[in-house]
Amino acid sequence: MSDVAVLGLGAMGSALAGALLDGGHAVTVWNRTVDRAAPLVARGASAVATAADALRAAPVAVVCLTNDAAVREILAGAPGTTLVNLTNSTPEQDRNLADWAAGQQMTYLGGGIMAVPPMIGTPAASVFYSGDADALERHRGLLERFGRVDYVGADPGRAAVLDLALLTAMYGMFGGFLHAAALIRAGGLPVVGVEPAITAWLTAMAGALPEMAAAIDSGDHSETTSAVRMQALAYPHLLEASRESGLRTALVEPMGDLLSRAVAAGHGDADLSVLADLLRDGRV
Ligand code: FVH
Repeated sequence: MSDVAVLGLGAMGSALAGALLDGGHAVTVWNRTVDRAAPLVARGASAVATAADALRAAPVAVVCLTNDAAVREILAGAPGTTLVNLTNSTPEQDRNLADWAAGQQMTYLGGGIMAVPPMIGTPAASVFYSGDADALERHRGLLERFGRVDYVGADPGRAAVLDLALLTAMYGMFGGFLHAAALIRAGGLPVVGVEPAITAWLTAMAGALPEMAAAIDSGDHSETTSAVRMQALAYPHLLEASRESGLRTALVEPMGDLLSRAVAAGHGDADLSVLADLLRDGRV
């Protein structure tokens, strides 16, 4: 028996299996495309022919595939095994999989990896886990090979909530940067020259997040130096400038729309944080 099995040897699964091998663990690996196991086998992993074999090869199996549909295709019952699903999933997909695992006498941990493959096994990596707390403690030593272990609760979908929330924030930042870069290029400037100013500005604005978070939790959005009304009046300029430059505005229109709706709904004097409340229940 191996210490751990890894199913799915894409960019991330290979990094996870590599970190386990670096940690001196006996690792069984499986991948649909067989060739992808070769570099790990060369480093000491044992490859098996089927996903079912891998799930039964160790007390804990780490699954990291493209999506939930792929996971569903390969899963087989393996009573006694802890299934650690690090595939990007929705909370409901994780809860359903946890129910399936319980029906197979398996324990389940949902996970959300907050790292790109080169970060795995470094102090910069962390992984949210939720689900069976005893299983997490039993396998903590192995899971710590990937990065910091952040256990966030018994609900198997909780890790996915946090994973997807952090990804949402990331895509907001990248979307804003990409539109800004297109605007800069359209203005005849190299993006490389302006990037340090963008990074400095984003870093300064990130300083507002703790106060915004507190306002969102309390529902009190009255404290502000940059009210929604002011922002709703300024925002169309960036849309207009983009259109003048022939740019698509798909990445930046939704925020302008929400600001206008917030003003129309009587929230002009509030802080920008009010928009999080307004997104809930389709209130604007
Ligand atoms: N790479 C990243 O930056 C991010 C970081 C955060 C976490 N994500 C999530 O991790 C999951 C895997 O991502 P990946 O980067 O390893 O993705 P790929 O390199 O494209 O590898 C995909 C693996 O999934 C296998 N696979 C896909 N469909 C099936 C299927 N129907 N049956 C069996 N296996 C399947 C694929 O196998 P193959 O194509 O080599 O045969 C790869 O092993 C993902 O959820 C990210 O969102 C990564």
